Amino acid sequence: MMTFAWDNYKRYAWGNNELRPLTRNGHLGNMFGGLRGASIVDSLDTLYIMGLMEEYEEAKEWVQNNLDLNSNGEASLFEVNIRYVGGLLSAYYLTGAEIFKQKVMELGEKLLPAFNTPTGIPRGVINLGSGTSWSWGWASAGSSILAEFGTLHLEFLHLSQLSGSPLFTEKVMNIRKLLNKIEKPHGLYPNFLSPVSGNWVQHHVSIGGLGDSFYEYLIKSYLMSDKTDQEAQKMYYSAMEAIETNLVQKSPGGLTYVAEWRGGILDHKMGHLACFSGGMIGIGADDGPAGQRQHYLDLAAEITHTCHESYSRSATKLGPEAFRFDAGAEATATRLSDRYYILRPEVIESYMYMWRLTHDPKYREWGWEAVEALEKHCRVDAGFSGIRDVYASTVSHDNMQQSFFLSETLKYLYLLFSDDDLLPLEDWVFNTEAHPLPVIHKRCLQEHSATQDHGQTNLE
Ligand code: DMJ
Repeated sequence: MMTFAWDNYKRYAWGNNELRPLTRNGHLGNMFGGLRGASIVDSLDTLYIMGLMEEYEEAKEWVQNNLDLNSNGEASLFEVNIRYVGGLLSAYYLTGAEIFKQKVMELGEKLLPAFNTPTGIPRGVINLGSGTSWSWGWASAGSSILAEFGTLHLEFLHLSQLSGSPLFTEKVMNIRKLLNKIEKPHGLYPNFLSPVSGNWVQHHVSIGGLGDSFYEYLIKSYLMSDKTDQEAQKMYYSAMEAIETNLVQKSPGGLTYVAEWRGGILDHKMGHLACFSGGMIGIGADDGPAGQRQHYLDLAAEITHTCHESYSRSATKLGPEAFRFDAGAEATATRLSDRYYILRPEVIESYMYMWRLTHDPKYREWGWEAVEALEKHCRVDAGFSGIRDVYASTVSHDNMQQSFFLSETLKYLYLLFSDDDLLPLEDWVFNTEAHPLPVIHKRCLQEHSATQDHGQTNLE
């Protein structure tokens, strides 16, 4: 599947951000501020892990000769960080090729002006040339989005590790400090925050879109620190407790789900994006309050089961963008506009983590069902495409092979069917785009301070 997706991207869309498999051309879009080759940068580590060395070499060569970081467009800070910074970092850590380090440091520097706000909370959009930044037009009252400014921590810590400069860490620790200090309604973190006043702008809480990877980066910051970052640990488990108290629900049919919260009123819907939380709660099971391990493992398994149900209950065996638990619905989309599937990874991501944690064969069976469904409904002559309605037995394709399909969906599937010693979870943490970053082991930190004592500045 990876070779097929890659070969078609290469043939019809090389250097563009994504492949349009029906029209057989490339798509650039406006998310990455004029940066190109998102599918290449997102694929580097997947190709390498899969042993597709020829393809990896051509990807690396493109980065070396063609990845131009001197663009002057408006980029999503979040998307550039998770795909480009994350992709280059993990390519560097896996292969040791200097070019990736060089590129990622250059790009990291370009993102720093986004933090020049009264609170240090970055705005969502940055011009990579001028450094000017602003908020998304659709975000209420010029606010910044929790899942965007809360999904920088892992990458920025590694930028500091690689450069020896504390600046990157300082920027994200400042975000952490503000979030830790600010009052939280019922212990919950709303999705919109003003970068000017540092106050919440709306009381909408979600573990799906707009909130999701903020929670993911709390527990992963703790794990990536070799379990030394106790502040992240504390924030994660308190957030989980509040989510369980206020958002976690059981449907009449016995399915556990995580609803959304709007100023105290529950919206009984779960987005596909929220399905990453099965895996997240699973990897966080070991380090919560005493006696909670089994509880978290059960919750993780229940949520993953619910997400699998959202797939099983469709004609294509792929899940919708959002499914509901009201008006008689149980894990199905009720609105036409929620019925699409754009090759997203989150459900498969949870299968992979739950497989690693439990070795229950059902997770591989569910993963295989997804493979068959992707092959049947999303494979077209020139690549893979999203579909517009998972409930229609004759599918209509959306003509887009998303870069996260190569970086996440296919990587998580590959890991699901690989041995546990391929990227062991004790040593690697996946960023939210599935780019593996190494755990910064305590012994490494000790060596680091020892080398610093001898006048050296970085870890190599
Ligand atoms: C990816 O870019 C990342 O997983 C992000 O956290 C959420 N959206 C897509 C995949 O669905």
